[in-house]
Amino acid sequence: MYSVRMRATGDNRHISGAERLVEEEDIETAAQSLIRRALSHERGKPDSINISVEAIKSPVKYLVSLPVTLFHVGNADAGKRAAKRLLTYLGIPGLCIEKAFSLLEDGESMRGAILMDMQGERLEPDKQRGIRASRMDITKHASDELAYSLATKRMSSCYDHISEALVLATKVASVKGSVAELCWSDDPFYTAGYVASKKLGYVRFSQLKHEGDSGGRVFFVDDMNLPDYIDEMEKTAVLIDRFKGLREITDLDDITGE
Ligand code: PML
Repeated sequence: MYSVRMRATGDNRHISGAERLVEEEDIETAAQSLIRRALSHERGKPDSINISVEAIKSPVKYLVSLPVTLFHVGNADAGKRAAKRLLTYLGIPGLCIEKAFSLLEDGESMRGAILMDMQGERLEPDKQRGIRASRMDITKHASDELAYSLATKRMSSCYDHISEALVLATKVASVKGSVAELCWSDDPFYTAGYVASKKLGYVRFSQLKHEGDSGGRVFFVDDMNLPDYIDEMEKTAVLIDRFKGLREITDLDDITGE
């Protein structure tokens, strides 16, 4: 199996990145679709596109996706309140939650994620780069199931964002030490976001930011060995081969059981 990765930059800033895990005969098709994607990104035309192809030597980890829960909110402020409530329920201290929201809101966004411990300390060795979950994909079968579920909710237009975010969130949740992840997109017009955890799955808020705001990711961690954590996040290949399902809730208590 091979990891095919794309990174597009313009004016020395990150525009887009994506990746696939494929067999040798599919490398060319994957590279072609990643290039097409880099050229059509809403954050602008890149002046540099990097494609890397790398053989995966260690065993691939097969995972079932996190279950997806859709929670519709009327606006970004309601989304943020609900996401904070969920993070609190997951045991993240209030100080960490506030700090994480401020970092993402203040445009501290970067290509990788912020890593935060339960004292609110940032653990990324390089704060510009962040931590990048990498070498992951979803099988055609699982992705068809996700696409079908989204179509039943008339959400097919969100497929690309959700599929990639779900793959990443599933990998993150599977790594020892991950407690929760907070993410909203840094694409200017994509305002949805999520809180993901092994405990509650992928909980998606229809709005977590205002149009034009910055975005990014925070991984909340506890009780882990930093080099091992980063190594697994960046190097272990993960393939999602089953979609765990999707449901919609109208009250956050439906998921927390409070
Ligand atoms: C991104 O694409 O930059 C992150 C997307 C986060 C939300 C995905 C969704 O559930 O719609």
